[in-house]
Amino acid sequence: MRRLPAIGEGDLLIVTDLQNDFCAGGALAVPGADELVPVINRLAEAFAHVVLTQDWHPPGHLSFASSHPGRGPFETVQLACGEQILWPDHCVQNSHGAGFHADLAIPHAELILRKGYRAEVDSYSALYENDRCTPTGLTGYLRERGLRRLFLAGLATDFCVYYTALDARLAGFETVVLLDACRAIDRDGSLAAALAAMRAAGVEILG
Ligand code: VGL
Ligand code: ZN
Repeated sequence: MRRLPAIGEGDLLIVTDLQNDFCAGGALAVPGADELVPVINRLAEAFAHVVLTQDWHPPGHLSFASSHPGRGPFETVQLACGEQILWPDHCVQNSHGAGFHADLAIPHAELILRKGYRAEVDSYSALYENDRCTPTGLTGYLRERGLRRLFLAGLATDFCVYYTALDARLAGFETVVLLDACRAIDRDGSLAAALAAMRAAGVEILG
């Protein structure tokens, strides 16, 4: 990381969704995901506090295109809680694809936060589900632990990292996205839009 500031006790690294289904050969492979693993392993050594998130969907999750007859992956549908991009089946609970990349090595990670486990609601953000009103509990965890500045790495820059960053700002956390330690899905300009929205929300983007 080119310009990582001094890291202290109030700082947390959130490693987002470094799971087999988002890596090479996975159901929703993000370009360049595998090369992140050594980068993030090394990065994590600088942090006393690390949280891992794990996308963790039940079979038949509403975000899966296969749950919408006649629809295909990457189409958009209107759900009760807003627009939903339909994804290939991915990160199904207890499947190999839902497991962390075999080379991810962060033994001091303090918490593994699973998300997206409600069949009817997707959850990109680590703080709130996509209905925007169901908390995951992470905000309370961070406040109780005195963690005030969040550094974000992982997958995908323009979905889960992006939503986590915006929610973190809304909750009042200083938020830094470590861009070299993230990779994007980048469909229909989603990466550029996410970067612009994060900057507008006061998220610091470090290359
Ligand atoms: C993600 C799409 C669906 C992500 C998770 O980790 O960014 N993207 N589920
Ligand atoms: Zn998902």
